[in-house]
Amino acid sequence: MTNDTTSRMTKCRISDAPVVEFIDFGKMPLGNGFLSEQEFDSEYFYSMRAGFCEESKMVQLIDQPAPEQMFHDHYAFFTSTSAGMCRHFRQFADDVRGRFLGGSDAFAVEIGSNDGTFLSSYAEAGIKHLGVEPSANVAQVAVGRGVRTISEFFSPALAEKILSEDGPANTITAANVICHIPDFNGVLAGVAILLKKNGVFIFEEPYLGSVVEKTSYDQFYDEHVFMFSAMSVAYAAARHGLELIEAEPQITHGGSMRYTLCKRGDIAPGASVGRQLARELELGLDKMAAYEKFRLNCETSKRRLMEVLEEMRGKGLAVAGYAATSKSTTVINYCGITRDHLAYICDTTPIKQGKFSPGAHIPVVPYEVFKNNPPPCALLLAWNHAVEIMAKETEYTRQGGKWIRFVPEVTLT
Ligand code: DWN
Repeated sequence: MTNDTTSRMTKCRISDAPVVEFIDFGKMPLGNGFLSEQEFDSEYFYSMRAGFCEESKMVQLIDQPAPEQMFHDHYAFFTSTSAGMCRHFRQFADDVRGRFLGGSDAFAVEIGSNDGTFLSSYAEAGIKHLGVEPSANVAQVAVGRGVRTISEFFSPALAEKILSEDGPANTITAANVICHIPDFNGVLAGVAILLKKNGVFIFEEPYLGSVVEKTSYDQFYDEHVFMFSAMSVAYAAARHGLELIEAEPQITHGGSMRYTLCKRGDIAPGASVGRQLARELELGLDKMAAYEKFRLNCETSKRRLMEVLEEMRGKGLAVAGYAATSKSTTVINYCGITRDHLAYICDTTPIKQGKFSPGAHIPVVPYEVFKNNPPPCALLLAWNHAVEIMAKETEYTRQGGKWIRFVPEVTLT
């Protein structure tokens, strides 16, 4: 069953220093590897372990499947599935536009532009832009929305090509993308090539500090090869003549950080950088001890979640998974959740419906199955969208539907 073609990592992905493993999640399928029954026998698994590099302060997956295995012409995630995220990206795009895209020759590039949610407002406003999105199916959606998009992986060679065809970029942005790219050095080298003087590279990603504080271990899955902090981003940037000038916490995806980099010396760092670095030292993110504690917290969370699910099973109460997120693949497989614990997982994304969850093979059904015949209990797999989902499900909750949550703690309410 295992088809592990990953390469083993014993050294840091951004320097040559060693990486020390702190958690082994076991054999894991692809986070977004929703599959049909015919594909069960050939399902891909790899060994999912995370490690810490004392020198670069980077937390990273030790093995990662090849990018082509994860991002392809049937990639299952579309940014626009969350109304809250659409609002967030609109604000992010407006903010970047107001601060950095004033000139008539302004040029905005986005790495991992997905279905064009972020760039669409620039397209509407006639701002020169380019989306770089390797997953052809989602890139096609962006093109259909009028967003200029190329379906390629961002690299120094591609940065040279864009530079020669379009000129330097005032802004390069990315959201929930850079932590997916194993060659972070290549991304930073490409950014250094493509960025205009006084231009900025702004990217936001799930934040290591939040993951550690909330024990949100499900942020680890094949696609998230790095779990960034201000410390590790500043270290990596410096190797490419870039500098971290802002680090601003975001509430999205359960706690993210927006990092702004520029060419060293172009723009003075703001107070947020010192503030975040100090906070990270307080959390001990520079020391292995924080990650050893994190592992113990993961084990406790796993044990408690399984106790609650076993209790439900013992009482004969059906539990449905709410939202077939990529993250849910980690929770389900790490904890050992099976079809005996979850009757199904409901999800609004058509491409996932009618398929089965990676590894545990729990049926993924349209959201309407949950809506039309609500089960007594739901496991909130998209806990990062809790505010949006609770607002949508007031009727379910009012009628006595129960919610199992596992971040930041396991609760049944
Ligand atoms: O980094 C990544 C993040 C940003 O998005 C990617 N690697 C993949 C993806 O991760 P995820 O799948 O864990 O993302 P979300 O946004 O937590 O979950 C999206 C899924 O949840 C979609 O399949 C749609 C579903 N969903 C739903 O069924 N009902 C979402 C909401 C808000 C809902 O109400």
